[in-house]
Amino acid sequence: MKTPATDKIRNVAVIGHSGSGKTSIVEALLLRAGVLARPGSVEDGTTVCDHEPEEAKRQMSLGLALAPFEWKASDGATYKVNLIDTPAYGDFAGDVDTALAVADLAVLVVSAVDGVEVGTETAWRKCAERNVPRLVFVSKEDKQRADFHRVLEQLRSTFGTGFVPLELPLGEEEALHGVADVLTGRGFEYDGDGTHRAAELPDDVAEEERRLHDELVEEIVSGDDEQLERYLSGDVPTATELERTLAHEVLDCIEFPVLVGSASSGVGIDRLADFICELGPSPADRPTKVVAGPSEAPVEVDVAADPAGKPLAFVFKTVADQFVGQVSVFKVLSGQIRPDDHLLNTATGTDERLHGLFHLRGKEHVHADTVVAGDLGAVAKLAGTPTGSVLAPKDAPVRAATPQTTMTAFGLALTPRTQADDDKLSGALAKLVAEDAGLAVERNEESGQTVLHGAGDTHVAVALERMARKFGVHVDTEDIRVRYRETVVGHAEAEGKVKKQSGGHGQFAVAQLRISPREPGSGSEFVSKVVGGAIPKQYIAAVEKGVEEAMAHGGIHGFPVVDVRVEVYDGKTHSVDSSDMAFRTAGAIGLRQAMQQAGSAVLEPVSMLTVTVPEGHQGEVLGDLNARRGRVLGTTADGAGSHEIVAHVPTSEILRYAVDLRSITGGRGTFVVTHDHYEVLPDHLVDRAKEHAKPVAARGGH
Ligand SMILES: Nc1nc2c(ncn2[C@@H]2O[C@H](COP(=O)(O)OP(=O)(O)OP(=O)(O)O)[C@@H](O)[C@H]2O)c(=O)[nH]1
Ligand SMILES: [Mg+2]
Repeated sequence: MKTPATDKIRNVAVIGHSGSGKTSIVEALLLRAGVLARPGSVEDGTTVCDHEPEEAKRQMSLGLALAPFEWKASDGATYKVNLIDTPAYGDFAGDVDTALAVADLAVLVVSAVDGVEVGTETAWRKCAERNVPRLVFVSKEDKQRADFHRVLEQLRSTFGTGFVPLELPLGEEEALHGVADVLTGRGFEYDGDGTHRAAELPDDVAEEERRLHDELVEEIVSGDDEQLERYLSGDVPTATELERTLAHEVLDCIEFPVLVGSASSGVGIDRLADFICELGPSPADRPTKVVAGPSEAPVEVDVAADPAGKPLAFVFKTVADQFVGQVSVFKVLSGQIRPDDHLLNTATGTDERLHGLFHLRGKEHVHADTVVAGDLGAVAKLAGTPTGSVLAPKDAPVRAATPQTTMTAFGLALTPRTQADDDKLSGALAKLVAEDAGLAVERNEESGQTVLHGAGDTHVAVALERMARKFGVHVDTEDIRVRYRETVVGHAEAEGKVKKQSGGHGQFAVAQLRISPREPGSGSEFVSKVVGGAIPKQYIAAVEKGVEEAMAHGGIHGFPVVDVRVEVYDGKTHSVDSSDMAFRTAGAIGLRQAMQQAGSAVLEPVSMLTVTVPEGHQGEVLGDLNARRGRVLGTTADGAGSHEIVAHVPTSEILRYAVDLRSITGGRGTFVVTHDHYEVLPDHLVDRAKEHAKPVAARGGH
């Protein structure tokens, strides 16, 4: 691929609801651009973007994919379009954020059959939050029950003003055969190969076109004072002038052009490419915010995509390639990146040499000589550059402005199937996490579990399938063990006694202990009240050690003991047979006996859960939280149609909340959860807790 000029680059995120047709549109554009000789299909798993076996198996996109192509637009210029196909399934939303962080335009795909759906709303909101310019493509116009006008109305009633239809379909459903251009009044008929020729507009379309044309012109000029003045004095701007004004309004996120077509029949696909090039912003129109200066006094600065500027690259994605290893995908924020450049990773301090450069197209590597400001490139085998880093010259060390946040709402514990799997597990997990910033690994020392966290059950399942395929590591999964605790409920005294004096060197130690409960959450304490050397000083420490070990090992129910005050107040020693070992054992025995007498209660972890749901879903969410023994602390409306519910809920009740909330709210709810405190577990649930948590003592060992 030739190195493009920055102002001729278009970075376009293709976003929308699940199955709205995004991947098929990307495929159709690649076909029309001549990159592909034959189109693949989502059903056969043969598209450029859904190239991973896990995607083919599910017939859906599970990660972002790049699809660059060159396009000679109707204005005569040649552009380089970098399409970024995104997954829509909620678990993979992180990749939509990633795509929008580097895109200068979003094409929001809305199915002409299904209209505005949950995923359309989510995608729109993400663009609005980031101020990403938008085009809407109404897809599947060839399908039964397609209705362009209904979708247009839905867009307006859901998102408000600014939707300007630039096209009208000629025919609808099976009869779809072309589009009318609202700006010029011309008609275009499509052939089977996706090329078009001029066509007469039927009377009804012509009439609607004229009406829409006038509305469109007024809408466009009203955003430009000079054109508005001319227009009001009777001077109608030319189509080219109007397009130029519209391009500014698209950049400012005031207008959102609406196009129509079909990936299957190719209708409108070439014109989509034209509009992307002619109305979409170039990287030069949208500077990137980075952070300069020392970390104590960071300064935000705008970097313009200037090819003559200092070379700066933002690594936004890492993929594990089976042949070349780790591939870092980057956007050049300014300057030019050349093979063998040395740059500094400003986050890790690693000096990186960029060997061969290439562009990714699906899984294919397309050689690149230079990657210029605004363009997307890739490089293999960087030494220490995680996703989200900026590579910069040593004399201009800037950092990324927004560190990526990880939302891990769901976790599963992993058990390697074989010793070989066990040996390779941590290495493989590290690679998975490097590839996907939305995953996190946690090693729980207490339960001995290795937990993989992700955004939802599908996210974790897909990650494990990838781990098996790419790294040959196979695991079984189980729920995360809840970390129950135990504490005493009353006061008690007990004697810990070790006496073994038959033959040879004996063992002797006696420790008298007193235990009592402490404030929940305040921790345990050990106090010595021994007087007169009944237990010599050096052995007091041994008693304490024994008590601590016994508490960690588990109380009556087998859970670690917390919030207990233990006092050693008397004891006995033998001048020959006493030892550290004997007093440790005495301490442990004493604690266990005292607990038996005092009685113990199981404590369960309680989480602080904050759920955000759209209006109308609060009732179901509250009812469900109630059934989970939750205690609602408050609900607030944000005034923009969302409700926030804050509740304390036992952690054991929300291990699969990511999955459950999705089904309760149809994917519209989100939540954040953090550990909050421990509470006494009701007696009737103790057996279930023991069964589920397999407490330390029950697992033997130690
Ligand atoms: N008739 C018709 N079917 C289409 C068209 N575009 C896509 N489809 C079908 O719709 C289904 C979903 O298409 P995809 O391209 O996978 O949609 P997507 O938005 O990428 O889906 P996710 O990545 O899973 O969100 C597939 O079965 C496609 O063959 C179209 O223009 N016309
Ligand atoms: Mg897709």
